[in-house]
Amino acid sequence: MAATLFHIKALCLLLPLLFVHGLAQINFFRNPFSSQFSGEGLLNGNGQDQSQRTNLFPFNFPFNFPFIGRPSHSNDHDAYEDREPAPRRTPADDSDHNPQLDPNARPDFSTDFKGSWDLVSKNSGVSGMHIILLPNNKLIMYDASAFHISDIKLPNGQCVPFMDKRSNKQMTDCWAHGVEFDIDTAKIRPLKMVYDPWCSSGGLAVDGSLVGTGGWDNGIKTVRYFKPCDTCDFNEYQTTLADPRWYATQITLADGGFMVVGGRRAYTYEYVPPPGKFNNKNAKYFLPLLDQTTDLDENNLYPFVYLSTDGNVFIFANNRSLLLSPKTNNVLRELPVLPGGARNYPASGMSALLPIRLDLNPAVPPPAEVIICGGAKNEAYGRAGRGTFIPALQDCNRITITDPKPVWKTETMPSQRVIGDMLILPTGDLLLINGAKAGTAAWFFADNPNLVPVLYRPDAPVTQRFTELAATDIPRMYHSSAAVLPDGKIIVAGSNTNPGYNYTAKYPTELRIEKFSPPYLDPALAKWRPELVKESTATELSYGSMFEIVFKLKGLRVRNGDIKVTMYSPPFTTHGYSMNQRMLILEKDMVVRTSRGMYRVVATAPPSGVVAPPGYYLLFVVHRGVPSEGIWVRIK
Ligand SMILES: [Cu+2]
Repeated sequence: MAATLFHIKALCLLLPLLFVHGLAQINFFRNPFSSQFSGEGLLNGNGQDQSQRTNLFPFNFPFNFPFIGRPSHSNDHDAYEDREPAPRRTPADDSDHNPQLDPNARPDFSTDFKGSWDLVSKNSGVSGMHIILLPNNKLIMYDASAFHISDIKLPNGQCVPFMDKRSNKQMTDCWAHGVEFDIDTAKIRPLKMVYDPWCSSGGLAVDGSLVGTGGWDNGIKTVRYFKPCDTCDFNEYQTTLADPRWYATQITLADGGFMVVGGRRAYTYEYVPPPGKFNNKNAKYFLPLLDQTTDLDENNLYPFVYLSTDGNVFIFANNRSLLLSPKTNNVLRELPVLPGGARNYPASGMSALLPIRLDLNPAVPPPAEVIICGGAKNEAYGRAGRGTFIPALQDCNRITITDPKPVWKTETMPSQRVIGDMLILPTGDLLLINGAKAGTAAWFFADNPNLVPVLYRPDAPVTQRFTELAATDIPRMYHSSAAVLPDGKIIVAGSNTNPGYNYTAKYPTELRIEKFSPPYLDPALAKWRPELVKESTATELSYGSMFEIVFKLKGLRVRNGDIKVTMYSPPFTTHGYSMNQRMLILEKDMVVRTSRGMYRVVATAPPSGVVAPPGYYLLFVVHRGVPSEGIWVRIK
């Protein structure tokens, strides 16, 4: 028996998830763990003449007080009637409706606007496989050095030497595999990465730097740092981690430090040491969950990990989850199994920690609720390998992880989705975007792109939570990404389901960058959009302290219940999962009108690093569903 289990495990370990099933005839990889990748067979295997392709793959790789202040008069030049728009949200008459809604809040402004798309760059140089927004409003994106190709060269004739394992020859790679993307001008600056970040993990450090972990090949134990500055480049420490971390998850802890969880063949987690220090081989903790949830096709990589509001860490892999104490490194308890299929790579579903409500009941700790949507049947990867793309999962599931007896509550999305992205909007609503309706993650393993983003309102009555939005015409398949920008738009990047860069494939390597404007950016709602006054708003916050926010909002009587203050930590997004994504809805005092069109509100900063790890956040004021532009604040 043990021997058989060993063999089953050994087999699953050897399945690289890249192209095992039925793709043997496309003999373009040998053993992924010995780095013997070759692109040659792929191109030939597709029956195309490599020499005639413009595609580039040259080497081998592998929330009612009336407002205070002057009442609004009809002779105010800028006053217009405080019209009551048709309620978009119905009263809380639904048994499953979240009871935490502010009873004094008026409904969000109604809009029929389904959003709009803008192409903001035709060429990002590097396909946005991994992206993160830094506090200097630059987006860092990178894919893989394994490809030895991109569409932008390193500056100043720099090249990185590498050993081509197939030819056993020393070669040079002069392509950049990372770029800094200016979200306002779309200008790109090439970045140099020596150690391969392919399918890696990351997060934003307390000082606003990017800290990336793991990757592949020579980058599999690497920790890389990038400071937000116009001339900075990566600072890499190649062999920092105790275990190889390919397809691992990195999360921020209450002290601002990082934990890295899982990865291929790594049934452990570890804590990221300070820059320049190294974890010895024992500086890791075995996590049986990761071992036990490894399907034949894995389905448990890039586990969904969240720092809960009680200080424990929630780890979800495949269809099971647990709570772990990062203080004692003990597993506290396991949560109920989530039925219906697999949720993690390559059955990549979407997940988020729902907004943490600090605005209603200053209960300590506030409840924490996780949502997991979509994914694939356990067998979907294998079936995709045999050329059958079976429909992705269509359910959404919520669980309150701080509940001593938590249960999953299931809903149905308007469409199936796998390899999609789930972002928390400045309003606290969620956006489901990118991905496919069939298949799984991994090269060539998905079809039927899901071009229609979906808005999910977690606090709305069950029957009114999902809204389908305006479709894009660019498929965003495997290795695509999305991020919330300070102006409330969503930047959408990447999609590369090809080994290397291939511009003629059915789903080509995508270098185009789009911005999606969610419904709250309806031009008809612009007059109701608050504007934060940065100079009069506190940006350095201390835990639990009150701070002042000043905003402009012309010509409208604002009631206390109309305003919500939110704080968002920008995630590191890759493979359909936004690590460290966290939204806080702050407790606030009365909204005071200080002069015509000017308001002041005093909010209370989150109570602790457990609720809100230290570092940078985007602060928004939300007026009945219409968010201001965000400003960067820092809490410690
Ligand atoms: Cu990948």
